Amino acid sequence: MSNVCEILTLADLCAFLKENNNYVILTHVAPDGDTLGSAYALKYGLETLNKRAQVVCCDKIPHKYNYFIEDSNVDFAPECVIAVDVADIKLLGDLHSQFEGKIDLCIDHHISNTKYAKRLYLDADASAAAECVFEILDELGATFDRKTANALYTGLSTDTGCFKYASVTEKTHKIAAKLYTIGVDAAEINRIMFDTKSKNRLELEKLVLEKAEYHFGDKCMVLSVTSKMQKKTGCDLTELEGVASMSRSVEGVIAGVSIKQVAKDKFKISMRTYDPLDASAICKELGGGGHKAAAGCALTGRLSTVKAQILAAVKNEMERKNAGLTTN
Ligand SMILES: [Mn+2]
Repeated sequence: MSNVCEILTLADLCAFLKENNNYVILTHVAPDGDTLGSAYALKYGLETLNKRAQVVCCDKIPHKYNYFIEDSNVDFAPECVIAVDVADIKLLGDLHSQFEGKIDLCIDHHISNTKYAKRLYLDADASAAAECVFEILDELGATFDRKTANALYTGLSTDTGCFKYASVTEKTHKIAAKLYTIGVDAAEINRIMFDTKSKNRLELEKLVLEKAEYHFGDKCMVLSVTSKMQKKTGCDLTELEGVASMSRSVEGVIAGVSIKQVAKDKFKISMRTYDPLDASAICKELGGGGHKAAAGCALTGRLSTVKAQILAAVKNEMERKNAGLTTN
């Protein structure tokens, strides 16, 4: 695509949002708390400014997010298309071809954003797209109700592992603090997002850990989720979020990889890294992208081939960063 992407300041963006009226807001494929929380908060906020907006996602929204989802007033013809937390147009999944070249605005926090939209508001220092959406709505003078606060808190907390990751800043906490003044149900959201898992998911984790592999002097952990494991435990793709993060709790691991089988010979890879490694550099080598500590990509082929490709990319990054690579 050779269309030019205009980079917007917060003021430009707010002027644009004031000018237009009927919005369709797109989330990424396999929607997570940030893309959904940001999209719905933006919808609710714009509605308080007498705009109309509807959220569209190519995948089924996991029911655990129901507490902030309300799809009322969606019966209108959209004029303006916004993508939130979508770093690459390919991440629109089945909506990709329908919206190719038609995204009027992208609001994002991924440094790897491919500038596919006509306009881009990018804050790569934001820990979550929800941080950007809060600032935008605040600047626009939108009214925040409890539902909006819950949506934004979900985005902030899920993209930061409940405010634990290196991406969290003073600003992240200040925004969270403002959400408390609006009456956010933080404790309940934390329980749903971080302390609750289905029995199926627990069974799946057991199978995944049994097959865990360690490489490069135990600095790299690989967790594979095969279709067989998904079938055996009854876990569908929406229940596989956060498998890569399981590696974070293992002492000495600086590269955690999850390989999820999505179809025969089709895999979705999530990468979590600690200093000095850069997950986005590893995934870029494999055709994907993301952040320094968390990134992803999609690969095709047999599981063993895919795994070998990933390990080669991890090895390259370890060598680049001189991360004490030992042969294993
Ligand atoms: Mn995000």
